Amino acid sequence: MIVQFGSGRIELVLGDITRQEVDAIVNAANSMLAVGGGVDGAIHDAGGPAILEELQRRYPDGCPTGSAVVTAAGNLAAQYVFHAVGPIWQGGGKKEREQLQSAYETCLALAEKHQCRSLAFPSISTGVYRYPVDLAAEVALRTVALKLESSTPLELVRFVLFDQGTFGCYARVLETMLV
Ligand code: AR6
Repeated sequence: MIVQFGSGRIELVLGDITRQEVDAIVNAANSMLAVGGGVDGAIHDAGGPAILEELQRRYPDGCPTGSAVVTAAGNLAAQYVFHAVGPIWQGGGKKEREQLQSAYETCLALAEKHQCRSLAFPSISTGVYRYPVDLAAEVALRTVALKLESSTPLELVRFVLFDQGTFGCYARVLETMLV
């Protein structure tokens, strides 16, 4: 599914983010920037040890929830990895929405800073961190669409969704944004 917003487009695909040929991919990291499971484990496995070495060297204090840091992408096809720390879902009353939006916004700002024209996101926080997928999709897609409608060098933002259920949720939310 592809939808144009301003001068850029949002694309939804079912797949593996480590295989994307885009300028930057986003990791769903933790605030210690320690290697975990899920998409984080997959990115470190495929990208090789240089990514963790750079994280430890440049960001010894980790990264706060709602923010993101950048490294090179090791063996991956992308040029950069943005390591974003989404919130752990605690029922919705602990500023999870603001933190998730801020994680996406930080990645979009990093993309602009590094002159990326294409960027791929996973569904941040909806795995181990248990953020409800329908609510997370709303935050993710609206935050990205707003950015694309402003003046930005970004031409493509691709959401790479790992399972059919997550893909379906994002597709339903994106459809509601067409009218
Ligand atoms: N490509 C795209 N999406 C993927 C991939 C992949 N290769 N692998 C998993 N996903 P999660 P979180 C999906 O748990 O909820 C880690 O341990 C997955 O199916 O990776 O933000 C970190 O170190 C789900 O839809 O991230 C943190 O401690 C989505 O990616 C913690 O998990 C996010 O699931 C972060 O938890």
